[in-house]
Amino acid sequence: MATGQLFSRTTQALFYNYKQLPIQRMLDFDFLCGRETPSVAGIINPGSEGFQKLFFGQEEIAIPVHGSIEAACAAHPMADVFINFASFRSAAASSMSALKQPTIRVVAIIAEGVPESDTKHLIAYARSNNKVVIGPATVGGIQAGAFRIGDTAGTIDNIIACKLYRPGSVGFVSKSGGMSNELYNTIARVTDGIYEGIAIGGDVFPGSTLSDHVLRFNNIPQVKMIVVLGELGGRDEYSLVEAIKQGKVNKPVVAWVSGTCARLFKSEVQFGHAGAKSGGELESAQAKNQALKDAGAVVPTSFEAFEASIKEAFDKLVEEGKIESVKEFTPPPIPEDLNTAIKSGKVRAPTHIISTISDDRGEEPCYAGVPMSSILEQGFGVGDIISLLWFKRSLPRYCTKFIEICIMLCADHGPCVSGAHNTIVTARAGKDLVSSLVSGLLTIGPRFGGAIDDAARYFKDAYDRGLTPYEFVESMKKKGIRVPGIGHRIKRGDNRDKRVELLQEFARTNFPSVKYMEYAVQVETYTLTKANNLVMNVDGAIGSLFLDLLAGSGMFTKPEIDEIVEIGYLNGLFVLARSIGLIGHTFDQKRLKQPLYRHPWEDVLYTK
Ligand code: Q5B
Repeated sequence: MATGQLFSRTTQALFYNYKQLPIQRMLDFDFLCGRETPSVAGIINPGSEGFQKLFFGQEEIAIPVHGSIEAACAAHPMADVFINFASFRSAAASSMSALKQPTIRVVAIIAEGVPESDTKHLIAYARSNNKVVIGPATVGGIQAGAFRIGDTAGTIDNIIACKLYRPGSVGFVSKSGGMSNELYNTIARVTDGIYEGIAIGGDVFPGSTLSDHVLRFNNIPQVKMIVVLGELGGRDEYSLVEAIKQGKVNKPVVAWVSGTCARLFKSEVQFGHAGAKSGGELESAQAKNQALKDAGAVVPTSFEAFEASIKEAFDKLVEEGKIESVKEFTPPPIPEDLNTAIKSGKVRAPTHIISTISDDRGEEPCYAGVPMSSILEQGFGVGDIISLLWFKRSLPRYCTKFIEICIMLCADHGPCVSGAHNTIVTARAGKDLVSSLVSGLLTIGPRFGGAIDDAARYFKDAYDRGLTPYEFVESMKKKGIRVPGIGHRIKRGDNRDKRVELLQEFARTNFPSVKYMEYAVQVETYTLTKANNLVMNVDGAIGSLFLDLLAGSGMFTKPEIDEIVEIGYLNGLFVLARSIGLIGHTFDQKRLKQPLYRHPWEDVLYTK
């Protein structure tokens, strides 16, 4: 790795594997630094394309999403950093693809656990093609005031506290990402801050080494001193020792190798990183610290003394007049996300939806406050679920049984009725289940199946006002309105609708009162004197009986009954029930592989 600067204020990256938070953190850092362009040019999310909305300051921006690395590189030829958030399983393959792209110069691999043999291939390819790999097992790196990889340096508050929004004079490299955060703080306290910080990652074979970055920092004029935090295990620090000894590093180096405590353990110790294990004497923190010291690096006596050593080295540079004063500025505040602000109680926001019937936020979903487990334990049926979700209360068993009977009796009425016909024609036109279902449901209305609410409204009004059946029917006739719930295309006075009889029978046996139903029967008796097809139909039976259920169950107040009738709950029973049949008709047609339906010419009257 011979180059100096890896990043600048105009560097743009391609981000592999969509992860909203680290990308947003990069963009927040950009905004904090006053970058004009977002540091993420594109996102690669294998198999999907489009745009992802993210914030750049207060503005929302749309970042292009590409399905492949090749497509992303072709679309963003200026983006030369590849930030790889792939899992350890696919990190190596995607990193190699990225390294093979002529536009990509730097690849940062975040995943831990990438097989060492794969990493070695990546290292070999990167070195022979003059490219840089940071990681694997790294948080990444940061060039203060210019470019941040993913989550490097943590929260915005920490970045501000560490003055990473503007460049200082210190080049910093460590193995550990977590400890780099610690050192960003330390360095900010005792120097003018970080110029660039890199965490090379804790693997045995890092894509780039401590000395690679130290040598690079040595070539960057703005870097005046270098801080190195190594760790026990491996021999990486010795290449730095050699570089210093050979005079390849002419800037002050303050270094510490952590892990001196390993000697306190009787057996070999493995610390958090794959590479951080106490091996032979040469790999011990003590030996490496000593070698660095002997080579000419400033090495403190302990980690606690590290800060003082960094300060001392920096103060010396200041005394020598080698440090130019940093241009301080106050970074703009990053607008807080609404969710975060709400959680912390700083703001309140109006909700856009109000819901009172169900709640899925707890351990188990609840219907009208009743948890799923309790619904099962109590042996609830569909009628109970309807009573909870539609009426927001548990109705007595005879009521829920009545609801279930309505659903069972109205589930289907053969292929010739309006709804089934539409569904059959739609299914035969090759449409899907939902299309076939809704085309049938859309026929439900004042003539077909959707007269239950109106039946309830008119019967209630007439009964409550004390109209005789004669007065009621004749007043409807005067208004030119057909009595809802009365009349059928095939049922007659001498061929009653069995469903109506069954419903009435159940109600007479189980309901405390059937006054509305009896009134509807009287209406039917009168309409039958007019025409034999003016029987009470299933809509009329359900409409009148539901009035009895509402009034007689003692579960509803009068205003509640008025509201239910006014809003019109009851057609819902037919819609729900008939959906069962319409779905059945759809499957039936598909199963029978029926061809496109065409209505026969002979069945149409062509006339002028
Ligand atoms: N007349 C149902 O009519 C139908 C009258 C009436 C006063 C009435 C008609 C109607 C009200 C709406 C209603 C639900 C359109 C029906 C259902 C589900 C289903 C369906 C299935 C299933 C039938 C002949 C003469 C005319 C009319 C007069 C008719 N109805 N007068 N009040 N209600 N009912 N819908 O046979 O003097 O000759 O001009 O609109 O309750 O949808 O199985 O098919 O489960 O799927 O076409 O059961 O009754 O009779 O229109 O030729 O009228 O009777 O004014 O008098 P029709 P029309 P006039 S259950």
